Amino acid sequence: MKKNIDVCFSPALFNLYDASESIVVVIDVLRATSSMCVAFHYGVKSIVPVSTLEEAMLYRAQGFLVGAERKGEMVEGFDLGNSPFSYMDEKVKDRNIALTTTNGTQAIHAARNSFQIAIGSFLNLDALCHWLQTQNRDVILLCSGWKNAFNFEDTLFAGAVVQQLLPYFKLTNHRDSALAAMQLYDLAKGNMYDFLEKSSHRKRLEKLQIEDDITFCLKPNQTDVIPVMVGDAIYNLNVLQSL
Ligand code: 3SL
Repeated sequence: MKKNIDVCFSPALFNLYDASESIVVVIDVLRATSSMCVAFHYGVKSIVPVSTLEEAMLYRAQGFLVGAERKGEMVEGFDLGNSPFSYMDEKVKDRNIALTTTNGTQAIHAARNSFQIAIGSFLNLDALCHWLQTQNRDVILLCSGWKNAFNFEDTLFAGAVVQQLLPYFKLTNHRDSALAAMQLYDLAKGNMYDFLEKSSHRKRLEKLQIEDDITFCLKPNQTDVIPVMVGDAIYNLNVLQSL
């Protein structure tokens, strides 16, 4: 029997969904979950998502690298920010990282009681979809949004996943969100960068002159990593399976 696929537009709506038996894919295209995919592609061992700067810093004493973003910028005193390019570095290989960001790491916390958490971005789109297809589990695509509000870029990714998986899954009684995400993705997919022209996070990141991050994060299929949460940390599933 086909399993369900659904979309949740914001962590604030997540309590409307029963995720106890579902895989929840946390999505923060700009930029937390994209950067996580890059980090694992470059050999990071684990990422512990934490809520506050203080919590992240506590991990330094245990030998972790610490990463933090606030208002789109790397926080002073931390080793890493939230740009995917900052993770394309030998220095992250085999390291554990404690990371806090405005929305992405908070959405991961919101999904804590689900059956399993996976990390999605355009960068690992096909690999993630192939894996979800083999799991025989309901799937909820959780958009991180911006401070609990809807955003376009996470919704577009959710739409891309629904479009790819719909032949193998069925929609639920929350179906309107999945259908809306898919319709938005259909409108945008020819040129997602242009489609996002007036969106709030594109504007926010442009003010910081990091357009390159936006164009990179919108590129599908740059990696086959599937980050999944085990306990308090996120790992690269491909590495876990090879142990
Ligand atoms: O909100 C987040 O988690 C970040 O991805 C936001 S930013 O792109 O780093 O500004």
